[in-house]
Amino acid sequence: MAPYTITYFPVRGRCGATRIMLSDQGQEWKEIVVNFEEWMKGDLKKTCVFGQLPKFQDGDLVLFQSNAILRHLGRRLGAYGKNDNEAGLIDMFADGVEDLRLKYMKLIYQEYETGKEAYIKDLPNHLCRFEVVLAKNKSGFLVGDSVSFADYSLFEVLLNHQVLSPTCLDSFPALKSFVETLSARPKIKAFLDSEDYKKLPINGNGKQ
Ligand code: 6SG
Repeated sequence: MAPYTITYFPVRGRCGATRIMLSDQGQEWKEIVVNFEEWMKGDLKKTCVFGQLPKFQDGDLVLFQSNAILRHLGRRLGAYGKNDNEAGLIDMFADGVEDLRLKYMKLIYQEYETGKEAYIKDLPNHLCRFEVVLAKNKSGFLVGDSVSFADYSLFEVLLNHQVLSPTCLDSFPALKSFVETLSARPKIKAFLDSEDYKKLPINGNGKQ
């Protein structure tokens, strides 16, 4: 029986990276899908620490906040660096990815029609930060020589950006190769090819 349960809306959204991480790490998990009508009743919301989803259960442990979930899995599954210094760098990059994710979500949920062009124009200024890091670290990962939760988070945000702007990685060879390499990892490939993944929209408002 899978120890993990994800409770979330029928979107990839803030669970995209968690699901990719669990898949790549060979884990099984249960999904509890909460639709709009159900959520609007308010009963579940009242039980959520911050009034929001995702909710993640690992046995008796109940977590909210998508990045806390990723960090927990990083510790649990050995994807949080091999020492404290690596963990510090992984945190730094995960927070950098979160900054980009927040900008992306602001575009998607608040200013898609008016802001998309300017967002895509400015995007290289954010992507170049990660390009520099990946070009330097020959392992192909953000930190050290093995995959961390920050890699899954970056990977997922880059997949979303390739949908927003299919050519956005063209001038970033290290990012392009990072996406290709992670996409080709057998368990990630199987997950990305699955109906479970493909059937879910990226975002809750249908914009992408
Ligand atoms: C929305 O923001 O999916 N949680 C969201 N929205 C519902 O009542 N910092 C934390 C974290 O990292 C942010 C959590 C996040 O975990 S995610 C949430 O709980 C609320 O606040 C984006 C997403 N949206 C899907 C959705 C929201 C509005 C329309 C579609 C679900 C269906 C209808 C209402 C809620 Fe819906």
